[in-house]
Amino acid sequence: MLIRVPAAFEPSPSEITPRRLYLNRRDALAAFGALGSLGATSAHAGAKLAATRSSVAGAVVMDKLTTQADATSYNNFYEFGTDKADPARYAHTLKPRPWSVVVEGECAKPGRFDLEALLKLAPMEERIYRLRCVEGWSMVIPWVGYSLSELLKRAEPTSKAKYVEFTSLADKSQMPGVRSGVLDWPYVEGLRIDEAMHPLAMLVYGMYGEVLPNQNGAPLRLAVPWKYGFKSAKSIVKIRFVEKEPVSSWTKAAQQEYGFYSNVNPNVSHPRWSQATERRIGEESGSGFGALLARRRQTLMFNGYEAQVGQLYAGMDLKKNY
Ligand SMILES: Nc1nc2c(c(=O)[nH]1)N[C@H]1C(S)=C(S)[C@@H](COP(=O)(O)O)O[C@H]1N2
Ligand SMILES: [Mo]
Repeated sequence: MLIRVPAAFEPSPSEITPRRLYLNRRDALAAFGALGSLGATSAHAGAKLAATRSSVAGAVVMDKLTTQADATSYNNFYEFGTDKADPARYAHTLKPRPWSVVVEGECAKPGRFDLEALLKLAPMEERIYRLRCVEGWSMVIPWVGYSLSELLKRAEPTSKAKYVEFTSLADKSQMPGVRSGVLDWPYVEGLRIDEAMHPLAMLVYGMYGEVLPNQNGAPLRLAVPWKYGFKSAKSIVKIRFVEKEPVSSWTKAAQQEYGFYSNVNPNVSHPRWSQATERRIGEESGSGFGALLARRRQTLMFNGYEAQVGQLYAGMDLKKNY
């Protein structure tokens, strides 16, 4: 099938990491490469995962990185509990290897992909993306992985594949939160096929140059940077091409609050709060007067990726299609 993907992206100048920092970072990443791709076969969290700089223009932001400590200790992963500290505390029981992902549904070549094969499917890239949670906070994370389209295209989706559904692991023996009824398990999310095939949509295996920690969705998760964080499903075990719009776990839980699209949009409020501004994790630190002055940032249309993805929604009413 023919899938239209924009040929080239022009990142706005403010989005481009200054060349000097960029090169330093690239050198650091190249050093991982020189050590050999330890991460590709290593079973332990924290192992290095070799990557080269992103070739996807617009995928690099110059915002200061969230610290690795913050990004790995303040998490949403309800399979391990609803408190932000729960995933870091309890996700050690998740067994990210061995692991495989089933790709099925409306495609010519369904199959099961072992993690080892997935790690070698396409060159690993580092991409610095903003992550904006629907709750009103955000982070800036250097992910390691490659475009989701690299995997999807190998399955050869048919013309009936209008959407892609992602299913996370739901194993009570590894995930204590799955015993609770806080969500309808397994965690399910979905994208329209053109969103899923967009080069910015990323299949992620690592962060900060290391293999993904369990609490961040090991061994593989999505990063869809122009959408609220919950669209980026963690610890994925199944990818299914479907004709009808998938019903995500969050839409099931509260349809008026979490729509299918869930594109970051400062002009469309959540029913219970505005989405116009956000708190960047790490910027609110300080006590007393400093904390009072902690600034909130303006939330950007499509989380700052409008130039890259805006055309996916041309002509759509974004208030209706929230
Ligand atoms: N399976 C699963 N995926 C999930 C979630 C979850 O609870 N379960 N939480 C989502 C939400 S709300 C956010 S903001 C991001 C958080 O990713 P991070 O913890 O790596 O920052 O993961 C998303 N993916
Ligand atoms: Mo979120």
